[in-house]
Amino acid sequence: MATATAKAAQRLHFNLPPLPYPQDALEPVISAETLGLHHGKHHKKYVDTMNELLATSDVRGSSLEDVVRSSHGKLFNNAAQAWNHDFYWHSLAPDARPPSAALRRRLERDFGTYESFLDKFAAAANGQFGSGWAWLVDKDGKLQVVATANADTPLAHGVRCLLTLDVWEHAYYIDYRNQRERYVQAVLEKRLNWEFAEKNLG
Ligand code: MN3
Repeated sequence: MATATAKAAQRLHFNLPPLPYPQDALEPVISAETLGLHHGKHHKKYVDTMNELLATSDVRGSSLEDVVRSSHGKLFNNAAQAWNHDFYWHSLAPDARPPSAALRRRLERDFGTYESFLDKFAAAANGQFGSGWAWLVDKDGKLQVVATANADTPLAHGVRCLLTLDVWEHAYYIDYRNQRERYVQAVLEKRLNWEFAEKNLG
């Protein structure tokens, strides 16, 4: 996760975190072209705009999470998008493996079956009207699927995030055009980072 570097007068400033894998590592599910634009242009723009706003903001803290939790309006939108994208890159893996036996039991306890989890997650991702995110979260000790609109994030509501999927059009339009369902299905089948989810579950 991104960490703050102290600047004069305690102003916060963040760097664009690098992708946790090479730009072509998620092919053919997500192309190098998509990843290059999505990380190098979209994610970078959120970080740059957040830094510009932080230069004249009273928001203090030591982490990006602090900024997300204590900001509003345009600063919140850009900080949340900066955090969501870093979390999204880590939610994906080039060599995705199935969930561990322990995590699978949790999924089965809270969703009935693993397939039922997949159906719920796909429904949340495909059903999000316009831009947003689908999430697997741990809320009140129960695994749940939720969707958020635009920049909104469960982090801002005190909910523990395990995995996310970006369903803004820029996440899939080059590779899948308007067919969000195909992007969602391909990621669910081939690129979910269950080790990351398990680490977040603690
Ligand atoms: Mn995005």
